[in-house]
Formats: sequence, structure tokens, C-alpha cells
Amino acid sequence: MKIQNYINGKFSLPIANGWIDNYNPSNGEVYGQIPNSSKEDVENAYIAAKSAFPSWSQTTLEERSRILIKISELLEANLDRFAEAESKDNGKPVSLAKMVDIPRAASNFRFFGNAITQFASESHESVGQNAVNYTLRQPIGVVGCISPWNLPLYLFTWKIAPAIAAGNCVVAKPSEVTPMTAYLLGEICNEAGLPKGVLNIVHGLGTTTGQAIVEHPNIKAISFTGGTATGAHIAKVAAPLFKKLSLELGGKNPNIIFDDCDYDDMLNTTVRSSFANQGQICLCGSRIFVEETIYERFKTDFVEKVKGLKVGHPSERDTNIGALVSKPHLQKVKSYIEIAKEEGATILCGGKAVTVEGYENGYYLQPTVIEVKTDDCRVNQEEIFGPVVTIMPFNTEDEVLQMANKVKYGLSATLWTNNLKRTMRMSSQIQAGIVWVNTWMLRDLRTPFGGVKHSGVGREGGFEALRFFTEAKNVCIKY
Ligand code: TXE
Repeated sequence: MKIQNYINGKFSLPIANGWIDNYNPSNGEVYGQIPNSSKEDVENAYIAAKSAFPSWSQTTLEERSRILIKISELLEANLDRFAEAESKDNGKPVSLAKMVDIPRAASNFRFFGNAITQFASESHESVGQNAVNYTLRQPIGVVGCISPWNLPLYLFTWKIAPAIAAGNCVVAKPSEVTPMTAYLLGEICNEAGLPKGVLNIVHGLGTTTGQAIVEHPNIKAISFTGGTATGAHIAKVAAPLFKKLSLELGGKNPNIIFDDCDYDDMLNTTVRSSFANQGQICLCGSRIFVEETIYERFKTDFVEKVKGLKVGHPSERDTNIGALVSKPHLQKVKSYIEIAKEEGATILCGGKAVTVEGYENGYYLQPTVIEVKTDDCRVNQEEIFGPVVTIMPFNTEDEVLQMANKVKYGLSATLWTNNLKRTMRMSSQIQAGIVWVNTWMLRDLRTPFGGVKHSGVGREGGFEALRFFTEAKNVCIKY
């Protein structure tokens, strides 16, 4: 099938530049094509968004909210269709897409549909000066949203929902590797009554279509989730144009386990935080540090559980680990297993590609646990973004804190302990935007989301997202 762009409420063919093959990671076969949209396509999307802006930005909050909630309901009503499309594009188990990805995408619209009606701005009475100040939070205009392939619809809508809730019009590009659910979203938006031009979706490569969005002089803000190198490039291109930027980038998150934790809960959650979505979540706890006193016990139990995970076709019900997203990505992840061996680390389990019967050309890899000797080896420092975790022991709180912070990333961290004072000390000193204590990936959409250091700039989520997608204007009235 040929996917089309969604511009001004209509599906349209690209003007030039041709098509890109779209692969099904579960069997390695091409099952569709997407446009590699050119500057001209992006310009058309921009013109549609610009024309829609005066009316959409003046649409009442109740009406915007009603439409966003309708989109959410329609996504829920089409759960199976979206989940199957997401799985076919990305390789993730259908069960995961049904339970997590699509419901969370629906929640994004419902949440921001409600949040916009609660988004208040401040006022300040300048006492003794007979003046009052109030803040207008105005939509920016046309904004760009660029999203990755790991949680395709979930991260796409995480940007689009607050952008349109705040009254902006959007030119959006999903990852060229996983375009399908974004394509289906266009139909849902029409059905929900989203006015034409409010959301425009252009498909294509980052270097052509994505670059055209970032370079566009009148697309005033860019919300991007993806790799750190791409984020740095976007920041460079956007700087001379003075664009507002939100960058959510890579992670190499520590999972720190103390011996006073609730062991079984920790063990089960650690399997999930290591391998959910084939380890392709920026929040996965890819560096596991375990207190020496329980290290050997943990190592044995963890490896046993990991060996029990089933790698299989994404549509099989008992599959825990589906296919990785693409052949180049599988090769990248596999190359890190070789690097680990060269660095003298021990592969405790996994490390090999898996052949799934009937789907021999799919991109499957065993979940892999690597025991590292030092924390500064490459597999412990660089983002692998696959079903691969490292483990190593530690002795003291200070030692593990130092190791946790000794990476260029700072997205999230997980702590397992029942010691309250230690929790307070460590959560304030860990360099990360998100710290989970005795849990992982428990999300409340009102909370700020994002990272420090090379994990990004700015925060998404809740009112932070609505602040990003609006400009604050102070009005001072003297009376
Ligand atoms: O991401 P890219 P890639 C990490 C992970 C992964 C690495 C590279 O480590 O192995 O990044 O992945 C668009 N101008 N994460 O190369 O290229 C691109 O088309 C504008 C972590 O697949 O960053 C896609 O829509 N846009 C991450 C989006 O950027 C450009 C999730 C992300 O792709 C562009 C994914 C350009 N010049 C990968 N170049 C996370 N934080 O969750 C590319 N794009």
C-alpha cells in the first residue's frame, strides 16, 4: 500500500522526491511505501496550517476540548486496527500495542483536551504603583512536531495533542520507519471534526522532510523526540532562526538496587524495565547496579527470568519480545554485543539473533544480559536501545551515585530501596529529569517529562507542554 500525506484535511500524493519502502520487521518484507516529501510538500502543509490558524486559535477552549476528546474516543473504538498496524510497522507485540501504546495515545488527547480548560495564567497586582499585570498565554502559530519509531503513535500524539489544544496548527512528521498509525490518525481527525489544516502530516526521511520542517522560517517551534545526534543537529539549524525547541533525546538510565528493597517486586519490574518494547524505550533501565550483598542472588534470579522470556512473532499471544524495528538497528544493537566481548565483559545470557520459524528474515534478538567489570566501558556509556542490559555490583551509596551520574545522558533513574533517608538523598542528587522509586514507568500525565545533559532540553507533559506551545505575554495596566 502507498501511504499519503495528510494536508488540509485531505490525503494527497507527494509533489516530487519519490517513495521509500516500508518494512515489516517481523518478517523483513516490504509491505508498503511512504512519500519522501519534499520542501514543496512541507510548504503546502505550512500554508494549510497558516490558513487554519486564525480560526483555530480563536476556537473556544470547550470546542477544542470536545474535538480532542472525540479523537481519543475514536482511537479507543479503533483499538484493534491501530494496535495491529503499530505492531506490523514496529515489530512490538500486538498485546503491548493494545495494552499500552494505543490506549496511551488516546489518553494524550483526552488529557490535553481536559488540561486546556484548566490552564490558568498568572496575574500580579503591583502594590503601591496602581498597576496590575496579567499574563496572556497565546498560541505560537504554526509549530513542527517530529517523532521517532519506538513508541510511534504514543510519542506522535504526545506532541500533537498539547500543540493543538493550545490553539496552534501543526506540521508533523512521524518516523519514516513507522508511518502507519500516524497515517490512520488523519482519518480519525476528520471523523472527529478537527477543522482542516489544524493538523498536517507529512511523511519522509529526516534528512529531507524533517530538515525542511526545521529549516522552515515560519514554523516557529519544534518539538522533537529522537536520537541525541539528531537533536544536536536540529538545535544548530534552529538556532539562527530563533525557534523555540523542545528536545527529548537518548538515555542510559541507571537502575539502582539496594538490598533492602522488596525483592520480588524489584525483580519482576527490572525484567520489564530492561526489555519492554525490546528495550527500545528511552526510559529503559539499561545499566543495572546491584548492592554487593545481594548481587549473586540477583544475578542468578534475573538471568533465569530473562532466559524464560519468549522471543517470537509479535502477533502471538505469549510473545514477550517481538522484533527490533529495522535491520540497521538490529545490526547496531548486535555490534554492541561484540564490543562488550572485546571489552572483556561476560555475556550472562542471550547475545544471539533468533530465527523465528516461518519468519526467518525478521529482526529478532535474544534478550541479553552483560556483566561488566567497570562502569566506564562503552556498553555502559553509550545508548544501545535494544534488548541489552549491563549489570555490575556496588558497595556504597556514594560509589553508585558517582557511577550513575558518570554518563553524558540524564533522562531517568530507578531506585529500589525502602530506606527513606537514602531515597531523599539520592533522588535529589541523581542527574536525571525523572526518578522512579520502587517502580518504573508509572506515568501521570500532569508531571514534567524530559531530561538533563545530553538527554535533552525542555519538559513535556501537563502544563509544561502547554507552556512550551504558547508564548507568554505580560500586559501591565496602570490605573
Ligand atoms: O533516530 P532519529 P534514529 C536513539 C537510539 C537510536 C538512535 C538513532 O539510540 O539508536 O537514537 O535512531 C527525524 N531533521 N533514539 O536514527 O534519526 C527522523 O526522520 C529533522 C532515542 O532512528 O533521531 C525521525 O522522525 N528531523 C529516541 C526522528 O527524527 C530528522 C527514539 C527520530 O529519528 C532529521 C529513537 C533532521 N536532520 C531513537 N534527521 C528516544 N529519545 O526515545 C532525522 N530526523
